[in-house]
Formats: sequence, C-alpha cells, structure tokens
Amino acid sequence: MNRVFSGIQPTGNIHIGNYLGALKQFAELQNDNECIYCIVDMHAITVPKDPKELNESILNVAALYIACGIDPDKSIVFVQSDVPGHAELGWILTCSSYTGELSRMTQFKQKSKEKESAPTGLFTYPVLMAADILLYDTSIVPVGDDQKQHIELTRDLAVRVNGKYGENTFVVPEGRYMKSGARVMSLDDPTNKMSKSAENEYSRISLLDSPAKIKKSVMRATTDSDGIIKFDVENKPGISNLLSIYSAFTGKTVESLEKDYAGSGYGDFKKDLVEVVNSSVKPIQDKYNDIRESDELKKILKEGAEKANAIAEKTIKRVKENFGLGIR
Ligand code: AQP
Repeated sequence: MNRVFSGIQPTGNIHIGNYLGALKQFAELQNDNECIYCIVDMHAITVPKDPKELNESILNVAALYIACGIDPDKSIVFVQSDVPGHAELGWILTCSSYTGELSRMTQFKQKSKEKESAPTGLFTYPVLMAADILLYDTSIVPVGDDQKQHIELTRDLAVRVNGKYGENTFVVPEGRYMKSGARVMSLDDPTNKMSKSAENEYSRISLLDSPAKIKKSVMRATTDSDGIIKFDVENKPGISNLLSIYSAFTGKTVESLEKDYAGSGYGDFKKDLVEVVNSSVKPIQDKYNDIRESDELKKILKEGAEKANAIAEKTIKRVKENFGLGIR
C-alpha cells in the first residue's frame, strides 16, 4: 500500500477550489492506500491569526474532512501542532534549504508583495510543508496544482538530504493532481485562483455557503460579453472556469457541456450550475452539521494524533541518526 499525506490550512472557510483540487481526492484514495490527513495549523500562523478564530477553524476543517468522506477508521486525521515531529523535522530541513530557492517560491512572492518586511515563517513555510510530507515516508501527495512548486521543492530537499546523509533518510514523494478542478479560479477575477483569504466573499464558493449565497456568487461571476459557451482559458477565462467547475462536480466532459449548452445564454448555464453546486454541497453540509458539535470529533483528532506520532517518531529517530544528532 502506498502512503498518502496531505493537509489543508485552517485559514477560513474551505471553498470548492480546496474541495475539487484536493479534498475530493482524499476520500477517493483511502480505499487503496494508507492515508494520513492533517489540519496544518502551524502553517496558518505564518500570517497572524486571532487565537479563538483559529481554534474554531481547526475544528471546522476537521469536521469538513469527515463530511467530505474521510473515514477515520480508514485514514488518520489529526492536527499538525499535536505532533511535535513536524516542527523538529522542519528545522532539520531548514538547515538543508537555501534562501535562493525559497525566494523563488511564487506563493511567497505573492503573499509578501508590497510588504516592506514579511514574516520569516511565510518565507520558510514550504520547508515546513516538505517536513509534513517527508515525516510520514509519503509516496503520494494529493494537492491542487498551485502546490506543484512546493512539491518540487520537497522532492529536491529529499534527494539532496538522501545524497548527503544516506539514501534511506527520506522517501521521495510525488504530487497527485486532478484532471479537472486542479486549479479553480476566482469568480470575480478568473485570472487568479480561488482563495480563502481573498477580500471579496463572492470571489469564492465555500462548502458551507447557503443556497442563496451560492446563487448570488455564481450569477454575478465574471464572464465575457460574447455569450458563447466555449472553453478557451486565454480569451474566455470566466466561462472556462465555470465550465471546469461544472465538469468537476458532474464528471461530464467540458466538450459535452459545450455541446449541451450550444445556443444557450450564460444566464441559463449559470442557473444550472447553481443547481449542480447546491446539490453537491448539500450532503456535505448535512454531514458537517451532524459531526461539528459532537464529542466524536475531538476523539477522532486525539486518536489520529497518537497514530501519526507513532509513525513520526520513527522517522525522526532515523533522521537524527543519519544526521548524527543527539546522544548515541
Ligand atoms: N483555487 C484552487 N483550486 C484548486 N485547488 C486549490 N487549493 C487551494 N486553492 C485551490 C488546494 O487546496 C489545498 C489546501 O490549500 P491550503 O489551505 O493549504 O492553502 P492555499 O493553497 O493557500 O489555499 P487558499 O484557499 O488560497 O488559502 P489561503 O487564502 O489561506 O492561502 C491544497 O492542496 C491546494 O493546492
């Protein structure tokens, strides 16, 4: 069985980009693989957070994991800061990383843009992400394609460390990306990816949005003025994004959707998309409401952390031996 690892930051409401790009894969993979899914709270503090809100958000993401089909009897679900090995390996890997490669990371460049000085954690974040993955001898990392550069860095670090400290130090992982939904774009600016932290709440559809909010977000989504339902990312990014979302939720190909909607206007297409999104998120919301306030949720996370810790401790022991750290 392959080991699968991935995580989501508790930085706000999980949106359909997080779902279609990453979360949807999590449940699909758990029958044939050994899956470990984490709520990466230490990544969330790279940008200052209100402690109470962060804590609520951790449980919200955990409940959404379960609501989206992750079965705690099959997969390990836990909170990153409950397993000290993440921070420990993060430091060890930081010492094998270079400022040059970290300053080339697109996400760092975007998030630190126009800031005179950015938090150091924002800069070293990709190294902590590499530690998250390598800590579990992971082979497969299901993520959205905005994470490709971070996965490449993880692979580079693993190969570099293995070359210097022993080939048994790390398993070199691979990213896994969805064919459709790997990069869902913002509804108000379809040249940028949909994001939890974007200012305009109508730029995204959150999994817990009401039917009315979903309708409003879709109906006001930016499209062009020629009214032809055609997939052309370069010239028609808005409608192309909506076609991709429709396709990712229904499994229908973009080509078949273009045929089905030939001659229809954007209004009719958008109305149908509202139905598609609403009917897809409804069962997730129902399950979320069942689990969010239950005692079961914290129990799942506690047991998950114990299981994750047992695996992490073995890796840390091996890495420390290879690096010559500690007393022997
Ligand atoms: N727009 C997207 N389309 C497809 N996949 C996406 N992911 C994020 N945005 C999209 C994938 O969701 C997983 C979790 O992401 P994250 O929370 O760790 O951080 P992020 O990539 O920075 O996501 P956001 O929504 O943009 O959050 P903020 O605004 O807090 O930075 C990852 O697998 C990611 O690829």
